[in-house]
This record gives sequence, C-alpha cells and structure tokens, in this order.
Amino acid sequence: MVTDARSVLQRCDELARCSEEAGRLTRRFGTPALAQARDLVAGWMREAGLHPRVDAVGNLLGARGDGPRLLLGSHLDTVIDAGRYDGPLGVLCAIAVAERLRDRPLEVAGFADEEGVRFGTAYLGSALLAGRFDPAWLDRTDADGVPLRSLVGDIAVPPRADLIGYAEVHIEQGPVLEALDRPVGVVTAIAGQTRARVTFTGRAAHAGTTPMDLRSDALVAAAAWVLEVHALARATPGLVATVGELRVEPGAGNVVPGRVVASLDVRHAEDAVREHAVEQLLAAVEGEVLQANGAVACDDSGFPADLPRLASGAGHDAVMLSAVCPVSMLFVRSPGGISHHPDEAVREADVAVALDTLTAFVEARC
Ligand code: HGY
Ligand code: MN
Ligand code: MN
Repeated sequence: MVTDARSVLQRCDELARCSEEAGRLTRRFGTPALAQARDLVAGWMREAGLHPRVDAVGNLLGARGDGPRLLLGSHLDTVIDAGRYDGPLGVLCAIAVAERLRDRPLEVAGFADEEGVRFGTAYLGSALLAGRFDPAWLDRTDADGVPLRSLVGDIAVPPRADLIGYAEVHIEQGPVLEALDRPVGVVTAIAGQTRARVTFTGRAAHAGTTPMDLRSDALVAAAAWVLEVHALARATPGLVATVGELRVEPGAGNVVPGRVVASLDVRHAEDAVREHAVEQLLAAVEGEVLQANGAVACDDSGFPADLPRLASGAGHDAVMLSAVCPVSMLFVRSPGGISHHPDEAVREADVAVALDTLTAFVEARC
C-alpha cells in the first residue's frame, strides 16, 4: 500500500533512475528510458487496483470501473538534466489517491510527452486524448533525423468523451507559494504558449583566412536577434520569451558559422499580447511556428476556498485536456522556485497536504 507522502517521494527517487543518460535525469518521448519508467509505474498502478495499458503514442493509462470517470495524472517525460518531480510527482500522487479510494471508478494517466523536448512540440501525449494530435506532427524529425511517425501507432482515435474532469498535482516551479509560506495552491489559469523555430543562414568560411568584413556569420545574426527577444520581453509586462536551443552549423571552432537554428518560447496570460510579440520577433527572420496554445482557464471549484489561488506560467497537460473536460490543478510549493534543474525539490509535509487535498477533491466528485 502506497498512500503516504514518504512512499510517493521514494517512488520519485526510484523513477529518477530511468534515464537516457548516466549521472543525470533525461527521459524524452519515445525512448527506452521512458518505456522503462512506464513499466515501473504500470506495476504501481496494478497495486492500486488500476488496469494499465499503453496507447498509440506511449501514454500509460491505468483505469478501473466503467462509465464517465475522473482522470488524474501528469507526465512521465522530462527535460534534459531534469529534476525528479516535474511530472512524476503528479502521476504518483494520483496512484496513491487511487489506492486510498479503491472503490471509486478512476483513471490515472502518465503522459508520454508534455515537455516536447525531442520534437519541439509539447503535449504529444495528452493531445491524443483530446483529439488534438495534428497528423502533420508525424513528419517532424528529432535532432538525429528520427521521424516522429516511426515512434507512434495509429493516431486516428476519437477524443475522449467519457471524462468528467481532469485533475493534476504538479510542483509550482516558481516562487509564489514559498513567498506566501503555503504548502499548496490552486491554479486559476495556464498561460498561453508559442513555440517556434528560427533559421539564420550565412556562409561557412575559414576562420583564419576570411576577413571580418567579408563574412556572413550566421551566429552573429542569431546573437543580435536573441538580444532583441530578451529586450522585448523585458519591456513587455507579463511576457516571458526564451531562446533555449541554438544549433550552430557546421559547429567547428575554426569555421565561421554558416547556419544557426534557434528555438523560441513565448508566453503570456493574454493571447493577444503573446501573439503580437511573436509577430514582432518573427517579422524580420526566417521563422516557423511549431505550436501555439492559448491560455486556459482552470476549474478551482473543487478545492477549499482558503487555499491560495495562482496562475501558471508553465504549460501542463491540462492545456490539452481542457478541450474535452474541465481541468483542475493543484500546485505544491517549490523550494527556491527551482525546476527544470536537478536541484528541483519538494517537502514531504507539503506532498502530504497535496495528497489529502486531492483525496478530498476526488471523493467529492466520484
Ligand atoms: O515548458 C513548460 O512550461 C513545461 O514544463 N512543459
Ligand atoms: Mn511538468
Ligand atoms: Mn516541465
């Protein structure tokens, strides 16, 4: 029986060993490490009386009972050199609550790709349940040229119509609950998010024999643009914009960069502000929007009124599930606001509060 915070955290530790890399946690979509994590979590689902299955894109879904049900869960994939709670904490809290309430029809999801690290497109897992998996994504390739289509089965499935709601426990990944000195908080909305790819084309040349005034250095152009991205975000209240990836080609120290591919991540609570910022940032460059998701309102009615309310700057699978049912999220305090980093942490006492709060939420709904 795993129903308390300590055992949930011990399971997070065990799950963190399922990694693509020795010495740090990286568990991307469609990798053997993710399959290993799924097998581990499927066993824990069975112990909680859930019947696990893996769907066409690799989501792990553990259900019991018939008819309309509440879906609980989060994602099992991670970023690169990740913390061990972003995603897994929500999946394991959901299983612990399923264990506590063994008589209730329920379903728990361990989504296969919320971060979108491998193919640049977030929510590949939850998009399938929401009927929002875009077949055009199948043509996407990862950095090694592996096509997404080679990793998935038949995605032509209808959106789920049997969910009375989706609820997710997740670390806050920010400073608010720590500043309020509160263990948990209720999410009111999730910021809209645009992900794009920008290509800078120059001319590769010899670093030693090419005079500075005869160069077409793609990285210099990219660097100037990155500074523009930063300046616009600093000057626009509530806007965050990030260039997290730069692929420099050919990537040799003695060659003037001929081509640079940059990522762009832009977010804001108001869609019009985000869309205008993206327009400005892509106006003078060769850019392609990979994915844009509008801001999503969350249903906070199932949680106690005395819990603090806050918006989420981070994206979550609830963004996709909001297409098919009401979505609710409960944040757990993030010490230092640290996330997407191995120092990401949670306190056992805070997780205990989250478990009790989610248990009461589920009891009231089904
Ligand atoms: O990037 C995000 O907002 C989330 O961690 N996927
Ligand atoms: Mn997450
Ligand atoms: Mn994340």
